[in-house]
Amino acid sequence: MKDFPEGFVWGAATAAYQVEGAVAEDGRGPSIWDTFAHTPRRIADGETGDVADDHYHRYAEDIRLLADLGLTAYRFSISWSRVLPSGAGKTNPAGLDFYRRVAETCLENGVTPYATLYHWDLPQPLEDAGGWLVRDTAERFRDYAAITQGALSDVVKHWMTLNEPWCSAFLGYGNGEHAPGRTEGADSLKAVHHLLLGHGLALQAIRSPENSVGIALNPAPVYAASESEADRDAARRADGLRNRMFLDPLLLGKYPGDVLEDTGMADWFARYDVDLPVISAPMDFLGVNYYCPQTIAAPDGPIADPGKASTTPGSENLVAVDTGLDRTQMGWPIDPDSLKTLLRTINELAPELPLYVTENGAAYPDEVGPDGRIEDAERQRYLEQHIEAGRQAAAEGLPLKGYFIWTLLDNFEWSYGFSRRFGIVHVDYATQTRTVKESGRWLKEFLSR
Ligand code: IFM
Repeated sequence: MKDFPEGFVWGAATAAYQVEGAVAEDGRGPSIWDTFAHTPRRIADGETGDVADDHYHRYAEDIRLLADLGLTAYRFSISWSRVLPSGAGKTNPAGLDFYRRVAETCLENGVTPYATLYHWDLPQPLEDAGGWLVRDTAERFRDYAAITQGALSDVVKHWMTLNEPWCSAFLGYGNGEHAPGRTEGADSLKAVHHLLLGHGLALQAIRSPENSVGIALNPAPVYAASESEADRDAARRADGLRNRMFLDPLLLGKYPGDVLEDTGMADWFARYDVDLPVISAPMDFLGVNYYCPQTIAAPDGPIADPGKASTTPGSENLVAVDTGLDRTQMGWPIDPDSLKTLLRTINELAPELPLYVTENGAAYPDEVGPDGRIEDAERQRYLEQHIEAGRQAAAEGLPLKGYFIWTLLDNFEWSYGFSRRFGIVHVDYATQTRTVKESGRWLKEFLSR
């Protein structure tokens, strides 16, 4: 790995509800994803994460597999409902024990654990009390973060507070594609604020000289479909909601005024300016989950349609344009250069802040060949191209410190159920057999160079 900076971190990521299964075991309480997945017509083919990859029982085998691929970091998420089955109040020692075993198994295998405290699975009782639309949830998140980090501080030194709060806010409370499946229009911006406040409060509670704490966002470069004023304004709106609504408060200590105006939320946010110093307190790194950019055009008619469920409140009718790039099975255009663009943009906002690619990967409709091999040349190409973009970013001086593949194992891809496979390891869900795909074999060879 001599082309990458000394100490560059190579890892793979997973998330609790996507891999663990064992949803009713050892005192775990229900989360919003249990409720949502068991609601008819929410998930493709009616699938749920009840069993998923059975990682709860097979974590040791999975961590050994990760280590055998030459990876030396495992980014997993902790289920709040295992630690605090009701979201607050009584701690469940068995839940904490599970994550201790995961972290210890990592360490025994030469793998550094990176724990994410929240990957979208809010305890259901907290959603019943208002979810991320209410401030109390941010305070409960701080308590959970403090308990969890306190219990695992000897084995986990790298922490992420939230994963992709954009998804929690705008898929969870905007268009309703994700749990809890609510469509609250501009009120979904309240969820943004409470998520970011939860991040800031947790950061305050757990950051110390002995550990490093950051957040994983999913920003995306947004390009205007043309130079026309209308398209540039459409791109500004999309960029505001996707990127600036998160990066500005975290890195600059302010919300983007144009977004608050477009959404009619300026008065509500003005009341909470007092939270901005907490939200923007220094962190140790920023995680960037990168998959693809967006190219945006203005609609022919009005841009706003308050009645429409959407991830872009106040700008519901933005048009995503196909620029002719190849796409993955998710329909996401493949553009590795945009990863560099994104890292440069973030670096300009926070020049000293270490950056990690905390997720990057691709879904393709893999098939097991007659010889048992999974030939996934497109995924391999996707990974090669994006790793090369990361190498170039580091070579030009950007403080990129590591790269985590999404994902180790095929798993429960949220509203798509098991119909999308992102893993470098194939999972046969009927038998739970793991088979390293050709992309995984390539990665092992690449990491050994
Ligand atoms: O599977 C998800 C993951 O949970 C969060 N980031 C994007 C991945 C692919 O959709």
